[in-house]
Amino acid sequence: MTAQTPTPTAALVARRHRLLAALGDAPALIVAGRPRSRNYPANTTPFRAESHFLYFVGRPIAGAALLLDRGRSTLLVEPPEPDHALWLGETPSDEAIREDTGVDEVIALDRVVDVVGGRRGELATLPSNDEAVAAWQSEATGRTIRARTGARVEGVDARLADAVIAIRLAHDEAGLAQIRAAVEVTTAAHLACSRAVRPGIRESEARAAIEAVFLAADMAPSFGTIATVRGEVLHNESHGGLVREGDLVLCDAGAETSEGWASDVTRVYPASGRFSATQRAIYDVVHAANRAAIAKIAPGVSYRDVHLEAGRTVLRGLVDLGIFRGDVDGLFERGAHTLFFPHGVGHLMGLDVHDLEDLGDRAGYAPGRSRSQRFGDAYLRLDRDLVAGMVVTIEPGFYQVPAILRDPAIVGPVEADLDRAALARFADVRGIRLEDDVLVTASGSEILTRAIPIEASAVEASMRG
Ligand SMILES: [Mn+2]
Repeated sequence: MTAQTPTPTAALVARRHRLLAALGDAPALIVAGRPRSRNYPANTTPFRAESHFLYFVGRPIAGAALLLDRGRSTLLVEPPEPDHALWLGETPSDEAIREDTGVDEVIALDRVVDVVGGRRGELATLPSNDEAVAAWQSEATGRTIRARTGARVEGVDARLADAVIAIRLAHDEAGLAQIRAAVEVTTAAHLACSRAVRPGIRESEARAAIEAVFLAADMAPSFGTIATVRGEVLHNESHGGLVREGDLVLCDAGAETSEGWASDVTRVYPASGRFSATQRAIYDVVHAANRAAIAKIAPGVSYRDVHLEAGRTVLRGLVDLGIFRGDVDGLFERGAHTLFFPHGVGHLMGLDVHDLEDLGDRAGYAPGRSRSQRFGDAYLRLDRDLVAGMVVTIEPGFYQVPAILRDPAIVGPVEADLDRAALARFADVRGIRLEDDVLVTASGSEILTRAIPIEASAVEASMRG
């Protein structure tokens, strides 16, 4: 496996220049965050810097902060503890950090108030996840900054957030190179998973097959890997279950580069190596929805329309299979698709696997747009018009969630059109989701994850090795 290529210094400089230009004379502070302890202070989880910091600095420097002010970039770093070199090795010199990141200056973290001086009141910042970092931000700005609380930002912070969102929504070449590197490793991981899945293994073995490839590439999972026979549990977190003959194994996983850039792919593998006729029928419906949604992607297209196209395609397939009776348009208006496809078709992807979701719907929803009130569609994470350079996931699904199918508030409007006897024939399909990462291009789209088999017979062939 080849080593990862760091984002070139020139690309980092260019990103900071764009933000400095957007800020004008307003100073801004972007924090890296700190390692979090698992139980006692010295036992920490692997450090993962805040995404905004990684975007503009490129390197995960724990405890650091980037100060942008009147055209200049200053990196504020924590001086190492006296015994740091003994336990964790030498830290790079300020000069080495300055050269690598291309900032104008590297200074000690505690000089922030001296440097910003009388303009503290204008100093904008974005909330971090960490209480200790929030306390430092409060000291630096002279205001109370709380650790991320539903990502509500106001005043000068809101202006900074909007400037960062405008820059990060569409990726530059360096960002795309990172995403492509993550996708390449995720591709190898899914192929390894397809060969590991068979009756008699534990779900944890499917997960291990995936994460072994990530680790060998010196990457980490970009979110908790899902590898489960209970595909109807959308964000299943357990891996102890046994894979039996006739099960479908849903694997939703993505590698993250050491600079934090994500990938995110879901495939479904039949334990026996062959889909049953009923599994294949539903699989093909979800696959058709994935393709129909991707076919719509182009600059200027509303992502909500992409979502609705996926929902309508799922619904049309279910009518064809006799699960619903009636005309697709009428059923669609009454939300029939949301019974089996109760989430949004996908999300932005970049540095965060749900990119920019730390800023909530301020990032995901265009100004003036808001969440649907309807079950299912309310979980749509992105409602913007697509622009070239955006990367989105496309991940329609079909799930038989008992809690949904027995809830009269959800099923009521379409109960008379739902053929439960027909549905019962598909009892061996608990959950299917098919997820690709898609780049919006000037002329349409590019499926970044196209090398991972998705067509049902290609999936079966990949399992035979
Ligand atoms: Mn996803």
